[in-house]
Amino acid sequence: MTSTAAQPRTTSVDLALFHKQGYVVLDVLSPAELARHRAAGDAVMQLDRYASKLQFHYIPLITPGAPVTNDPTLLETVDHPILIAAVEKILGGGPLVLDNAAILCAEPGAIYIQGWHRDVLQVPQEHITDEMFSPRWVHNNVQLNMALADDAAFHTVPGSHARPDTPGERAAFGNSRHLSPDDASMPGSVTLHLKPGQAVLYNNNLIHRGYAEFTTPRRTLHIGYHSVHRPPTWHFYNFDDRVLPREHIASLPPSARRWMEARLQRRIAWPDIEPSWRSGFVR
Ligand SMILES: O=C(O)CCC(=O)C(=O)O
Repeated sequence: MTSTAAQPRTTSVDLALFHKQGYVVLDVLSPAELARHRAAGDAVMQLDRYASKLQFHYIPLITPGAPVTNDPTLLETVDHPILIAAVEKILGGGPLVLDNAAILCAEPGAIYIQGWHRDVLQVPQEHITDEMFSPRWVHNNVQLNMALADDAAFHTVPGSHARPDTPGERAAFGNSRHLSPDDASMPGSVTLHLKPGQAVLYNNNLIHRGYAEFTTPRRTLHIGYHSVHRPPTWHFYNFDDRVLPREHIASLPPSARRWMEARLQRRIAWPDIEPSWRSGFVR
C-alpha cells in the first residue's frame, strides 16, 4: 500500500535531503507563470492527435514531431532559474546539458500503468551492478517532473537510489533488473502529490513508476539534465542528435535551439553509450 508524502514548501534544494531520500520537491512557478504554462499544456491536449485518444500521452518537446516547436512557452521551463540553480547545486555546477524534455498528459478517465523501474533501461541487464545504486556512485543526471495541474501519478521508494534492492524489492521485480510486472506491489513506496507549480527533482536511479487512474487532467513537464563536469549517464542516449535533421534544430525557439546545439556538440564529444555505465565511481 502506498501513502502520500507531505512535502515542505521551498524554492531551494536541501542537498542533504536530496542525497538521503533521492528527491526534493520545490515550489517553482509563480501564479502568472503557472497560468501561462497551464494554458500552453491545455492547448497541446486540444490537438486532435491527443484529444481523440483517451490514454496517457508522453509528448516529446524537443525532437521532430513535437507539437509545439514554434511555441516557446513549455520549453521556457528548461531555462527556469530556480530549476537551473537547483540542478547545478545537486550536480556540483554547470553548464548543464539537456537529456530529455517532454510533457506527460492525460484526461480524466485515462488509465496509466508503468512497471516499477530504475531509469537503467538503456543499460544491458548484465552491466547493471549494485554499485550503481550505492553512495559510491556519482550519478550525473537530475530528472524532474513539474506539475501544471495536481499530480499524484509519480510513485517512488525513498532512499532506493543509494542502495541495492532489498529482498522484498527483488521479489517485486521478479526476474528483471529493468522493469517489474505492472501489478507488482513495491514495499516502502510512497506517492508524491505535487501541487500545480511544484516540481520534484530526483535521482532517476530511484525505484519509481508512473501510475494513475485519472480523475483530473495531468499536465506535467518531464525534463532531465546532466553536467558537463562528468561524462553523461545512459539517459543522455535516449535519442541520437546526430541524425536529427538540421532544419529541426533551426526550427526551434532560440533558447531551445541553444540547448539542442549544445546537446549535439556533447553527443559528438561522447558518441558511445558504453562508457556511461562505467563512469560513475569516485570513491
Ligand atoms: O509518469 C511519471 O511520472 C513517471 C515517468 C517515468 O518514470 C519515466 O519516464 O521513467
